[in-house]
Amino acid sequence: TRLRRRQFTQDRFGIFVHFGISSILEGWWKGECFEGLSEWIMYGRKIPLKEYQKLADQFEMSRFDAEAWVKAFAATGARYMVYVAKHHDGFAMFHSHVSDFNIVDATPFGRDPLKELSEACARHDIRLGVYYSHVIDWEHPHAWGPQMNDWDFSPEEADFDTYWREKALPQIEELCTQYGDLGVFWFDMPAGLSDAHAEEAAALVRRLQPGAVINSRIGVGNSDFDYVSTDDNYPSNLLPSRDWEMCATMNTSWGWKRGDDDWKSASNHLYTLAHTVSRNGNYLLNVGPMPDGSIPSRAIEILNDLAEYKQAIDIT
Ligand code: JFZ
Repeated sequence: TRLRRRQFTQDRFGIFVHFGISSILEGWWKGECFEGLSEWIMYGRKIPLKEYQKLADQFEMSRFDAEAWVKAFAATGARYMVYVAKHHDGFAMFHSHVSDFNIVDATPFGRDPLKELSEACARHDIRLGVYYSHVIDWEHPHAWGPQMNDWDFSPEEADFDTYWREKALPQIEELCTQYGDLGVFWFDMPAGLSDAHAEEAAALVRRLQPGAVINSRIGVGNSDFDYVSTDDNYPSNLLPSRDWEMCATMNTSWGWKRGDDDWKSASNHLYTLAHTVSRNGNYLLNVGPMPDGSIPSRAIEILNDLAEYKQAIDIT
């Protein structure tokens, strides 16, 4: 564990990728801009699951290019990436055999982007991490929690353990076995989860991916994790003796949102990276690809600007 942690803290800089069905909506529903984070639009607009599922038919990702993504990430000096394998909407952005609601079986794209990304990561010496929303899942009737899908399903009839055994644990296992070595298993939004459940998820990852670190958002209490995820976009003043990571957006939403034009500058990111590294933290900078699978031009410009400082990032 010590070695694993040391490796992770030496990585220092990573790229987060928020991409999924919600990206297709671009933060807009029925002609209106959703005021919240674009990846929360299903919840915010209470979009019926049946209608939301139909969006998958439009997910062609005609310009998706794993090699181009990872090449652009590696050029900045980033040493790991964290791919959103399942966000709160419950859609698996990888080939899952326990739920048809996944990118291979439910879309015209029909390929496994995570497989392609894992291969590109190996070519560019980028450690691969996966993000998995283990509690919130708006597709599953039994994913009980404070932010569950209560417009399609009834909280009274929800039995969290059914969701946990049918979907969450099996998908965590798929992610740990189908894509080679993982560097990070990134859990999110544990509100409502018992310590026993969190420990069970941690034990599964530890058994199948002994080289992966686990972030603190796996649980609400004293569950088994390797480093602290600080509040989003919040430069932490945690003690340098703790391993920690701050994740941040380039604009406001994590997922692609049309009109979300308040982009932070590249120098802002360089400053934050220096700040973070000086305090023993990692910086995880987010990219939100567009529905066709390409990276927004403004994000590409920022990545290119960061690449100009690769030598400085390399020595961090
Ligand atoms: C979560 C997600 O809900 C969000 O969509 C995104 O994926 C982000 C990376 O993580 O949002 C959070 C989770 C935790 C905090 C803030 C936003 N926090 O602890 O401050």
